[in-house]
Amino acid sequence: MAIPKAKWIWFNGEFVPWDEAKVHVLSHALHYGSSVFEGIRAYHTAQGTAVLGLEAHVNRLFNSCKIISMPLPFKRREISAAILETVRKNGHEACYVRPLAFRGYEALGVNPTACPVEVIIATWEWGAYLGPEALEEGVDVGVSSWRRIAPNTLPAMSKAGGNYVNSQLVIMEARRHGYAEGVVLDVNGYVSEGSGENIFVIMDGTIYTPPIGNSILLGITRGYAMTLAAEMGYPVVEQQISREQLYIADEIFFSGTAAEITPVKSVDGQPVGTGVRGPITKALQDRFFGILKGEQEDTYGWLTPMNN
Ligand code: PPE
Repeated sequence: MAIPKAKWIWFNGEFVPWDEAKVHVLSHALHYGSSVFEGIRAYHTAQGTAVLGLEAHVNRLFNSCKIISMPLPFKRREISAAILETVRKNGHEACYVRPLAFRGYEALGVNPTACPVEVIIATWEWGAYLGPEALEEGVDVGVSSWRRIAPNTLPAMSKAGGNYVNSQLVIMEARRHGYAEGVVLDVNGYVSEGSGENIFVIMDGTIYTPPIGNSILLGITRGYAMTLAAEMGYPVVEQQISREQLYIADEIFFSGTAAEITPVKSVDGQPVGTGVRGPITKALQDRFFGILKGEQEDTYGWLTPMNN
């Protein structure tokens, strides 16, 4: 699906019209994957438009850059302000926000240090990531034949463009096999995550999710799901998960900014539990979306309203 165009893209501190936000073909990032990005959502709440997890996402952007030694030419508060300004200027009620930092055009050759670091912020309206029915009905997934990037090869904790070649292989294989998404195992064969989501596995009322050591991206939605689960009294355990646990789990769900909280209804053709969205997943979704619609109290201060 083509991205629905918005009016403006923030480009190195200035707003340029969507169709004019261009780079040179010899930009370093195009050749070597030297970029870092974020994905943020703004929601239409009862109190107006509000950005979810602004500070957490901006902090992760800076951490991702630090990990790959890509110094950003802006301060955190400048990026945060620019995100709010881009959402406002494009007049969205709700949208997805894509900040991207990349090594631009100057020198070529693997060493990026001579290339300028450029930053853009784009916004567009993006519906349910894994399809319109996915949030209620759940999705069919398959375990990927690709492994997640191994420790000390590429830095999984950095949301770096180059890492997403691995994710692309995973999602393309999954779609070829008729699945909505792939589940990737880490280099040791333990469950890591989806191509663009973290994963949770529920067994006997306990909620398990892989720890950082299993090569995951430290998802911000993952943190929200853990907080809400604890609030609702479910034990939450960060622990290595074996492949076969996926086949005998009562419930499985994905978390991510784009995917939000999406139930998984089958793995490798085996139904998860009874093959429909489970009760704990639904309870977490209800609380999560209740906050994001402004219908329930934003107890943890996750939302930044635009109208103040
Ligand atoms: N793991 C990966 C590999 C990942 O890309 C994401 C986000 C997550 C976990 C969940 O992280 P968080 O959004 O902080 O809860 N994936 C982003 C990109 C999706 C895309 O197709 O592009 C997203 O959800 O915005």
